Amino acid sequence: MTQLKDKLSEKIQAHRPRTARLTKEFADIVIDKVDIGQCMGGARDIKCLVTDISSLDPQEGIRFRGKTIPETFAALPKAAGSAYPTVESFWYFLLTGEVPTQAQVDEVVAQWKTRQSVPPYVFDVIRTLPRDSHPMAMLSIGILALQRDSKFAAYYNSGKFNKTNAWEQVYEDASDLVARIPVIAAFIYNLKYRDDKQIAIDPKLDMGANFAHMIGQSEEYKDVARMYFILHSDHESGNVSAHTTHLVHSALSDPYYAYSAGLSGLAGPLHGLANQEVLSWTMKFQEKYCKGVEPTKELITKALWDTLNSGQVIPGYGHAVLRKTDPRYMSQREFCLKTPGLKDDPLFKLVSMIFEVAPGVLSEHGHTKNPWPNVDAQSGVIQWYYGVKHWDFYTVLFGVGRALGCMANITWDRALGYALERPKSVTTDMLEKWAAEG
Ligand code: NMX
Ligand code: MLT
Repeated sequence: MTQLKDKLSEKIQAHRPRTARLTKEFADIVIDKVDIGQCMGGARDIKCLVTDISSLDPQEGIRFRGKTIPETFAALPKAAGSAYPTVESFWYFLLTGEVPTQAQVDEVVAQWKTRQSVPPYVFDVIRTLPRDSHPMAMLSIGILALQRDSKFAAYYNSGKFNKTNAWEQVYEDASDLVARIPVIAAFIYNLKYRDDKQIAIDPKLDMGANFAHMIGQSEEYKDVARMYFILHSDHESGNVSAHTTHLVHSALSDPYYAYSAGLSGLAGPLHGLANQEVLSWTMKFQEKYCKGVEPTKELITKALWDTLNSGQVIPGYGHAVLRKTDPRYMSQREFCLKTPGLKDDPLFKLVSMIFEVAPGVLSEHGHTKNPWPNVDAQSGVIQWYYGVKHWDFYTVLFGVGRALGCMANITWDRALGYALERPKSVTTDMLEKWAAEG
């Protein structure tokens, strides 16, 4: 047992009576009602998922284990010589809800090193794909390929499966997966964009720093990676990638099956792919409207209306839950403002100008419930500035971060014995009957 697994076990034992009591004594207490609008409208706002890993307030934004983003960054032990925490310390925090000591962080860093070696067959599988396959397809397939070595699946098939202990094997797979996914992501990056010039793991580096090293990035990018993976980790449980992972794992499919499916959801343009769409939109805007002229608010307004009038969404704006500017957007914006060079970067200035204009245009358009930017409106600018210019890779970066939240969640799902997810469907006839009855 490691200190992290010990602590997690202690937390799980302490939590289980709360779950058992709610299930046994209070199952009949009504907490929500469902109307036809929600039934037809993507189950928006229906309260029927449970998680303690993070919680999303429409006005305030995300809290990880009760802490806002600035509180999280301030509380966690920092990487050596850095203003940002290591991803490993955040993992400890997400799983246990406790801020780790430096010694506890060091142990997780050391643990991940023993887990991060990716079996060669995973790379072989990715290599067989056409080189112009989307990197998200490559990542999802790479994660699925790891299923062969699932400890949870082996345990399930061992004939000794015990529901009470099953979380331990999910934890093992989850820890392997979060340690390995940056290595697979770096492999895909090098395969696609650096003529397959692969860079070996540096065993001295923490996860974020090693990812920067493996894609041939600068010293400064180490903090970008740490910040980026932490910010994208979790957004409570109803978003497409987290919900998919939870749903698939609820059938006792192992963490590799579950997260490969979650990544497929993240690859949608209304979800994680929006970060590449933002860059693509911005570049097309420059090409079409700014030939030889500086971007202006008037040009941006025209381009936004052209997009809306052609029936497309403005990528990076709007949200299913948030009703204010996403604090993940603000956190990345603050990073840009305090980074010399980035602060004056033309692309950052352009994205800032869009931030000044788009909410007004979207409000006037009158469709979206939230005209403010989400996480994806800002993330590509930082990557672009540091030379990660292949924007179809941006969702892969999101997927590396999101693994932390999804894996922490399903470890707890198993620990608390959450049920197979199986909502009830209704027919249009039924809805029409209920509608007629009022
Ligand atoms: N541009 C234009 N129209 C929009 C936008 C937008 N950015 N956001 C919402 N709408 C429209 C939406 O299409 C819908 O139109 P209609 O009534 O014609 O069907 C209407 O506004 C109401 O939608 P909402 O209830 O405000 O939003 P919903 O919860 O359905 O969808 C998103 C949320 C995030 C899918 C939506 O805001 C959107 O498509 N945004 C652009 C894509 C994006 O940035 N996605 C990333 C989300 C964050 N992430 O990383 O996952
Ligand atoms: C996310 O981070 O998953 C997105 O903001 C989408 C969501 O929360 O629905």
